[in-house]
Amino acid sequence: MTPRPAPAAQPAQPAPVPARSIPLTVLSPAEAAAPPVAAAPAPAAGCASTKGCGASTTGLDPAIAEKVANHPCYSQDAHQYYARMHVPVAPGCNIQCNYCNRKFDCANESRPGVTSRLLTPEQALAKVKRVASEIKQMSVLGVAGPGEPLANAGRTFRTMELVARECPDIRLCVSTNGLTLVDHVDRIADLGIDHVTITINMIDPEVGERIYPWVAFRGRRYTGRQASKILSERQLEGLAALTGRGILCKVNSVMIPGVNDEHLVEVSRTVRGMGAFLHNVMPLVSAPEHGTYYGLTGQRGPTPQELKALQDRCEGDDGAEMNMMRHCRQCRADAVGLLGEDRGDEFGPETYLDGEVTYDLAGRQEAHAAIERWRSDVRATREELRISAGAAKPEHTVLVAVATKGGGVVNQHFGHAEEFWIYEAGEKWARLVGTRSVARYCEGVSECDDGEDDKGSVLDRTVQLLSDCAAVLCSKIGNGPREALAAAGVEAVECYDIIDSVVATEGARLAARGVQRVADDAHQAARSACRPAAEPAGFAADPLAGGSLASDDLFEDTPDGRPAPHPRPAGPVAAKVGS
Ligand code: CLF
Ligand code: SF4
Repeated sequence: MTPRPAPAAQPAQPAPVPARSIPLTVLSPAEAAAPPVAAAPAPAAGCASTKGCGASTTGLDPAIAEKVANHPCYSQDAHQYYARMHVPVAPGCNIQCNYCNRKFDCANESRPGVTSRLLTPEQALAKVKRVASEIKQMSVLGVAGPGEPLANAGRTFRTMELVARECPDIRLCVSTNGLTLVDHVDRIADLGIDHVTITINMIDPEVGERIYPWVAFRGRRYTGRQASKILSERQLEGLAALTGRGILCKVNSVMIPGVNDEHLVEVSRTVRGMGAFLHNVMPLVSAPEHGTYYGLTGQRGPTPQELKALQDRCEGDDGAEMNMMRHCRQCRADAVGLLGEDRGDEFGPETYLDGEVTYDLAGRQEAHAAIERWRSDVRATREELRISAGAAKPEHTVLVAVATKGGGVVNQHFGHAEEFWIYEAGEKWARLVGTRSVARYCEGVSECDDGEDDKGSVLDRTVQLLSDCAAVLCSKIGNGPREALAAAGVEAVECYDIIDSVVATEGARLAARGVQRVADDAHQAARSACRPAAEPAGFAADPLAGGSLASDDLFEDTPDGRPAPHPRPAGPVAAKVGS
């Protein structure tokens, strides 16, 4: 058990972010700390990004902008406000992936480890109506397992048909391995399913044969390279057919280090050329207890840093220049709620199978309208501050972790967070580049410091996971976690503000400070290298050389003139300045 850091004296509180940047609709921390209220078809949303995460509708064809505006997976901005639900109606599969154990959900869309209760289409409809009436910001219904939706086409399409008829404001979404996709394009279009995800892990069968042991196609089972060749050809054919019909397509890829990681930029380039809207590179989830081939043979998944580097390559000028999704949570096939939360337990069969459920369309429309008013305020603030997430990335950036319950606001205690949103940030620039799950550190209402020894190991793991970040932004943090983060070179900043605004402000401050320290270190090193063995008399009087004015003292003040709240070691800060 790693001991927790000794409690320290309460440090000075960080300067608050100016309250003027909080829109009037953000009335109090308590209100925004509540789950975001609900939803409606949205106008153009998002920041000024020109690509990435589906985060912006700026510059998009209006028809596409309308489709992504309230889809939590296709729009990073929308995922802060809108929820999705999956109904597990599809049990069987027609291929085998080496990262899948059929006892669990389809790993193409879900992390393995939990089974789903299978529903009939009629049961699924009842559940959708119940959930949609309770969680009004639920805007999308997806079928994503527990097997392959199109290997269970009758059940999948019957479900979609029922929901389209009775819940007209819900968007329909399907996730498929693509093997039989091309056979179902007309049905998908007729049903108004306007979002389809295809999992494409390779376009080279040589890579594919290390991922797929077999494929069942037209009554025959294929193995080896031939299996992957058939799968790949069918996937690309399906993608082309869908995009030709104007159906929005996202491609998911599982990043498997040493197997397809080097290949995925080419996949990204190919699917972009065929009209895919978004590429979601997800990390392999692999552990022996999952009983998968990869789990049992020790195939590791990527680190968060490796994942981000690959996503950056796919997005970059020298890569595929593809829109990348960075906020995927690898949901279960029966997931309910905002991405990153699972409210499935609240909707057991007793809540939707006993008696008729009335669909509250008017209540949903009202709630969606409220969300859009809120989003409009947030957008106005972002525009007023000229914060971008687009191509004009500043030269120097840092990673900043955020604790949030959604609603576009930093509004969660450090100790209550079960995930952190990771932003890359710099001068007037902020972009979500990933999310990282952690164990909740504090079960109490407000105190993050009190607790048993096992909190220490939870905290250690969280600190380790965030150690490449320059700061953590949260609504509150105790002394213990603050000191542990500081020891790892991560500054804790308490604030309550619109995420993009505070991330950009703090990111600019920390990047500038890191750059200054790098320059200072280089200056010191150069002087040391040039310094003669015997210093000339009077050298120590030079304030830059003698240590009487240390670099921390010189550069502690931030660009906006307020003091940085906590001194920190120069090394890690400097190392965290990106480019
Ligand atoms: Fe579900 Fe998938 Fe539709 Fe979203 S999930 S079927 S596109 S509604 Fe989203 Fe979940 Fe990631 Fe999937 S976060 S696993 S990308
Ligand atoms: Fe498993 Fe999904 Fe692959 Fe089928 S497509 S083997 S259900 S991960």
